[in-house]
Amino acid sequence: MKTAHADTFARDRLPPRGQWPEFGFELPELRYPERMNCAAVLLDERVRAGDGERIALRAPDGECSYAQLQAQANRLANLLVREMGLEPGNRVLLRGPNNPMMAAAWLAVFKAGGICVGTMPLLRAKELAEIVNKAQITHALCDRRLDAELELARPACPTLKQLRYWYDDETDALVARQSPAFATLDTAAEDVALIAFTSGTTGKPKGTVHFHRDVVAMCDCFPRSCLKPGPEDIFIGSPPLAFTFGLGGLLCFPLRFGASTALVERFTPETMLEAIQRFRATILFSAPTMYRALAGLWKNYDLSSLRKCVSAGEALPDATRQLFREASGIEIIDGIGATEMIHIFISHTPETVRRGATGRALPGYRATVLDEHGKPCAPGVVGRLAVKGPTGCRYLADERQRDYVRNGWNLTGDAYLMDEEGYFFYQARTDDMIISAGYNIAGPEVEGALLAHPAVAECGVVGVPDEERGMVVKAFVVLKSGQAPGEAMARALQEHVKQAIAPYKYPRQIAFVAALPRTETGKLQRFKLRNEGTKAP
Ligand code: 3UK
Repeated sequence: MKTAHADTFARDRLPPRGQWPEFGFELPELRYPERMNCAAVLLDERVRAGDGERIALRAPDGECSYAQLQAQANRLANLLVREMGLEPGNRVLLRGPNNPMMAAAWLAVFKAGGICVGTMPLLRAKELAEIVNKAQITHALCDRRLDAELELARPACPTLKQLRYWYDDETDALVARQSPAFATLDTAAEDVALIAFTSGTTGKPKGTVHFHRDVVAMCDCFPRSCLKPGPEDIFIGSPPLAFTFGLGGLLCFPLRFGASTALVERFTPETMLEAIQRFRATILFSAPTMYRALAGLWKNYDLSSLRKCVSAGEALPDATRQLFREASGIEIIDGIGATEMIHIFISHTPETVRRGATGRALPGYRATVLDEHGKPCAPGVVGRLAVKGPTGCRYLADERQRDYVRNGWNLTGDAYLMDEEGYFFYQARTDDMIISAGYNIAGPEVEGALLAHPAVAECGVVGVPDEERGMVVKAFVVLKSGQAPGEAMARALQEHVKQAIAPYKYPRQIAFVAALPRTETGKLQRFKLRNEGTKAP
C-alpha cells in the first residue's frame, strides 16, 4: 500500500500488526479497491452520478444539495490546504454543533487527506488539550460560538499552529473567496481518515484510529442490513458528529444512500419532536433515555413520517421498548456499537426483534461470548462479548490495545450471553457486574425492572460496599413529576422488583435523586453513582 500521507504521525503510532484484531471482508459489498477516499465515495461519486441537485442537508435555515455541499467542502479543503498549509496526514480538530458547516468541514478534511479529530461540544479545556497533545493536532476548524474552551486550552497545545473560527467575518469571507473546485486526494483505502476519542467514563482518553475504508464499511454494514435506506429517507437524531454513532447515522449513512440528513444543533425531547414533524424525518438515531422521554410527548405531534428508530450507546431496557412502541407504533432497532469498532456490529430489524436481546451479529461480523480463558461459552452462559469483522480496534499509541484485542477478537468490555439462535443478551459492562452475597447481579436488569414501575422516570443501579454481603444493590431513582419520594415509595419499588425478577436482586438501598450523571453521549456514569453510594448517607 502506498500512503498518500506526507505526515505519517498516525500511521507510525498504530499498534504493531500482531496486536491488530483479525479483519474479514468476505461479503461481496465489502471488497473494496486499494485506493479510496471516503469523501469521494460519499460525495464526489454521487455528484458525478447525477445526484447533484438532490438535497443532501436540511437545517432550520435552509437546504443544501449534494452539489452545493461538494462546493462548500471544496472551499474548506482549499482553505485548509492553501491558506492554512495542511499537509496530507496532519490532524485537524473539528469543533461545533451538528449543522451544515460542520458536515462540510468533516468532508473537507477527508478530501484534503487530513485526519479528522472531532470533539464533543461539551468538552472542557483540559480534555481538549489532552486530545490535541495525544494526537499532535496541528490544525483546528471551530464554530465561533464554541471558542471559549479551545482558547483556554491553547497555551497547553504547542502543536496547534493553525486555527480558524467559522461564523467569524474574516474567515467566512476567506472561505467564500476559495475555489469551489478541489481535486480530492487519492488516498489509500488504509490511509487514516479519523481518530475518534472514546467517550470512556473514566481514565485517560483513548484515540481509536479508523481508515478511509472503515468509514465506507460502516455504511455498508449496519444501515444496509438493518435500515435499508433509500434516496427518499430523511435522517435525524441527537448524537454529535464527533461521536461515531452520530458521524455514521447523521452524515455518512445518508450520503452513502443518496438520502438527506436534517441537522439540528441542540435537542430537548420537545424540540426533537418538533424537528421530526417539521422535516418529515423518516429515520431517527438516539439513545434509550431520549426514547423514554419521547414516548411521553408523542401524542402532541404529527410524527407520521417516521419509519425507523435506532437506539444505541447503552442498553435499551425492555420497558422503554414497550413504552415507545405503545406510544408510537414503532419497534425500536437496538444496536450495540463502539468507538473502537466505529459503529454498530450487533443489531436486528423490527421484524427480527427478540425481547431483551440486542440482536444478532450483522452480516460481515462474527460475534461470540468467551469465558475468562478465552474459550467460547455454551449458549445461555454469561461471558465476555467478542467480535470481529471489517472494522476493529487500533488505538493510537496505547498500551490498552492488548486489553481490547485478544487472539484477534475485539473485546468490548461487555458481559453478554448468546442463545441457541445466535441472539445476544446484554447483561452489564464487565466491570459493572455486582457480586452480592455470592450472587452475580447485573445492574441493568434491576434498572429494567424499576423502569417498568409507573412512578419511575429514570434510574441507575450499582453495587456499593457492604460488610456482610460484600456488596449490595443500590438504586438511584428519578421519579416522574408528581410522585413523592420517601419510605413508602422505596418499599413499593422494592416490592415491585421482587415481583418482576429474582427477589435476591432487589435494591436493598434506594436513593431518590433529581437527575442522573450522564456523559454527552447519553451514557450513565455508574462510577459516579458508586462514589456517591460509598459516601455516608
Ligand atoms: C455500550 C451498548 C448495550 C457498550 C457507539 C453505536 O456507544 C458507542 O460507542 P462508545 O465507545 O461505547 C461503547 C460501549 O457502549 N453500548 C453501546 N450500545 C449499546 N450496550 N446495548 C447497546 N445497544 O458497553 C459498548 O461497549 O461510546 C454506539 C455506534 C457507534 C458508537 N461509537
